Amino acid sequence: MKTVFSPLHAGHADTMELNSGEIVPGFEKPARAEIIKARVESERLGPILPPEIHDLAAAKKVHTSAYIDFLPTVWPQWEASGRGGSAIPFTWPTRGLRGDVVPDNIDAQLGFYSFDAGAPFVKGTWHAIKSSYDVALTAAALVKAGERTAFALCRPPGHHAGAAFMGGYCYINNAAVVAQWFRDQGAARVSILDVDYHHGNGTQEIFYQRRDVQVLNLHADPMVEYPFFLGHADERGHGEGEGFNHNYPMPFGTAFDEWSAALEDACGKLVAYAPDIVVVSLGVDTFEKDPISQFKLKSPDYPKVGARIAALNLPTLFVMEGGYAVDEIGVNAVGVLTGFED
Ligand code: SP5
Ligand code: ZN
Repeated sequence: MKTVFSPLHAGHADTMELNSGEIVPGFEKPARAEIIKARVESERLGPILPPEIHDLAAAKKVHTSAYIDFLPTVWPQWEASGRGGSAIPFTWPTRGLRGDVVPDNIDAQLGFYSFDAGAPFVKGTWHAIKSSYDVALTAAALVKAGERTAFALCRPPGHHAGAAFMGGYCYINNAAVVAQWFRDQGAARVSILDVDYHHGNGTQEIFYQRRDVQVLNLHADPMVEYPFFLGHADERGHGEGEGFNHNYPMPFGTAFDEWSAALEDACGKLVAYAPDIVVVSLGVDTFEKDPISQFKLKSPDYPKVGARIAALNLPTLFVMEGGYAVDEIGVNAVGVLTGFED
């Protein structure tokens, strides 16, 4: 399996986040991608390719133009306002207050285009976002060209980013971008299988009213876990999209037996949908030692996940999402991929 990777992710570094009442170093840090890359090499998964550079047209098919145009302006605006550190929003438009005017002020713009304070910007953030997008599209092109599978080693991740909002370490929704790109390349139907611990609220929002992209999401119950306000089992799509969104919320403490039963159900729905391509939003924050998560998957479980996805026997693009147990992130993420290939 070929991997696509860009070193430009590393400029998105030394971020801060608010966690349990304290400002702490960001969990979504450069070592994540470097350790996965090192594991791809040591496991001899296959060649590691640099991304081709793309324009932003594919991003603007799933995000609003205004949102995508905003992202590269954040750091320059922040610097122009005389500040360092991380550019992080602190105020948001809210139900009952006017929300249709985009203010000139950078703090207000950050709030306007986000749902939480979890998508900080530093100097290299935009270039990392852009490289992650290029990585995803380059890996997608490999599958389009006939490879059975490819691994987009994206960083930052994407599944919390919606049509016009960032959050949860995510800016451009890489999985959504490539799903749309496959449609535009002639795929009739695409399935997105999101196995990250957190609900892919951005992905769900983007495709909620569509039937040409099926979205299957396995995640911690939003009654008790971030991102909280979406991801319930009764969210099944709307209008044309009704019946094409499937959520599998699971309680804290879920281990592989119960988790894999949900995966099995999702695979059944996927097979019934008969997509041309599967895009896997690959988060490994379901791991028992993940520092911000509450599931109990173990390292030997990940190859089984890959093997189950391989048994779908469909062209499959893996897009990296979350996973914060840095010491084991390489073993776990690449474990899915070697399990797919075995
Ligand atoms: C892509 C992805 O996995 N994004 C995850 C973003 C999670 N952000 C908020 C997590 C809040 C976790 N609070 C846990 C408290 C543990 N001390
Ligand atoms: Zn996650």
